[in-house]
Amino acid sequence: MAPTRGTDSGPVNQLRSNKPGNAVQIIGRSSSLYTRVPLVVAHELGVPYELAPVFDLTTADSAVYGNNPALKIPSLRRAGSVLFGAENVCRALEDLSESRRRIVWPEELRSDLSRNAQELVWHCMAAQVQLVFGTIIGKLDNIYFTKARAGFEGGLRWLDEHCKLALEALPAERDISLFEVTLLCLIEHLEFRGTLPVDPYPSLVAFARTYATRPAAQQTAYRFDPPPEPVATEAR
Ligand SMILES: N[C@@H](CCC(=O)N[C@@H](CS)C(=O)NCC(=O)O)C(=O)O
Repeated sequence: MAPTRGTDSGPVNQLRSNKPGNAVQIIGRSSSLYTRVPLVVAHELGVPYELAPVFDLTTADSAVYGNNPALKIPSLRRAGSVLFGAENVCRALEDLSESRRRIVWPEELRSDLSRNAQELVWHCMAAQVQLVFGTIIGKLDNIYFTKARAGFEGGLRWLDEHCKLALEALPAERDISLFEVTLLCLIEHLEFRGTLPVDPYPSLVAFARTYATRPAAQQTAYRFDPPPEPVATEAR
């Protein structure tokens, strides 16, 4: 379903009723790896939300990040409160949801292999942000990023070798799992930003290609939010 313009700050997803005031606000970006995780979950659960885009990630003004003192996205604003971080936002969306869809959370992963897999997805997500912010935005290249890239590639190699088993180990009675959603968002972000080639990781690519066919994935495909229109000034 095509997003419509929000009241003041961005697109509104209209999965359920879209009465004014009904949608929560997700502060983030359509191009952001961590933001996409709760966006996918919101679509899967049918929770209406309004995206409040953060256009400039270089600013150090916490107000721009919904008053997150860590200067990070995403956050969730609802009922006068702000909640920081992708996983927190996903859990709050489940609380808000009227759907009975079953989400598998990380605490349900029982084996070392499953727990390692989730840990390495989180690690690779953080490494991706480090590389995008440091090397693409900051135009830096030094031992800090060389080591980050090596650990990132090591994590991806491990995930490529073990993702089949990690996916098989997920409880069969589920609609989604945070593991699958975070893995999809990670692999597609590599391709979107071009930080590392994905060809060396055929199992991860195969998973992402399949998971990307879900409507919730297609409705949240990465893109850069169009900057706000400049306010027209009257000629004197
Ligand atoms: N711990 C946070 C990490 C979020 C994060 O790193 N977000 C990235 C965008 S995908 C960000 O805010 N980058 C800006 C920066 O690192 O300064 C979470 O789980 O949501």
